[in-house]
Amino acid sequence: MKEKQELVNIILDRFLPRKDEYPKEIHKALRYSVFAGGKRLRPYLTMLAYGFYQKDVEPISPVAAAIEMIHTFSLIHDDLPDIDNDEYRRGKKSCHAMFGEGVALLAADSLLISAFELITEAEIEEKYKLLFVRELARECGIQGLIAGQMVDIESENKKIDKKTLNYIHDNKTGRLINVCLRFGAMAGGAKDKEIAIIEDYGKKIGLAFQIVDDLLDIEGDPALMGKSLGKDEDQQKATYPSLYGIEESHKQAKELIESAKNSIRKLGPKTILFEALADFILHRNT
Ligand code: GRG
Repeated sequence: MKEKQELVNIILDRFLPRKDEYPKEIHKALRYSVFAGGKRLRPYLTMLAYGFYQKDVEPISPVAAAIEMIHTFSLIHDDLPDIDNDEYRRGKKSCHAMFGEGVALLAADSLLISAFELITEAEIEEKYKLLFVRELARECGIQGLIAGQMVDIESENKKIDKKTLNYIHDNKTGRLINVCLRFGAMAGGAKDKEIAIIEDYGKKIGLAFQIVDDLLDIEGDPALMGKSLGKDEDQQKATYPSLYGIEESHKQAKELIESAKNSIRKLGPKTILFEALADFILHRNT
């Protein structure tokens, strides 16, 4: 995992403007957030799926890094006062708390836009670049991530049903996780049947990831998490624990991870890294 994270860091460092480049403040802000110590889970997933089919993961690394840029963009926006209003992220002041809202907005916007440029620089077949740009726009757009976040905002202080909660989790978190795996598998040369297996695994780990996220907001260690906890309850957010209770949420996350591992084993005997990743998602403490 470390090697792959390092490769993503190198790509991002090379691609993003230097922090002393004019106009300095925006480059400083976006580098601040991109290199704030995220787990790099999403790029890891892309490389994991690609690496299942190809020895050298370098060709897909710009695509993996681009998805991390979009993820970082979404976190900067998520922390803004009018969305989740978080002063801390990854153990540091959040982007707007450090640089002001205007700069944070622009830094996030530039990460979102430049991510698409970075995809076009990957040394993979042209047809995949076009496909990835289109699919990523669709998955993150008004019928994907943004829609999930919108319903999340609308649901604050309201009693919502399980279907709505799953809609939020699937769109806000699950889809980007699944995109990472799908892009890696496709560019790596997976057959349609294999992509379907990987997507089934992705859907399950994606939901488990968000359930664990909900649980960490209640039971996590603030020092490890590097952000303020208990916010979901303060903001009356719709979460798994608020709808199902803590114990049942743990049970469901565990079942999803077991089921994800069973799904991915259909790819054959060499799925140990996928299985380890699924376990990591269940047991993570950050
Ligand atoms: C158009 C992409 C796009 C987004 C706009 C603001 C917004 C709409 C969406 C926010 C989505 C969001 C914050 C989802 C939560 C997902 C989640 C659990 C993030 C935490 O991911 P980790 O734990 O973070 O991988 P690190 O810090 O490790 O990178």
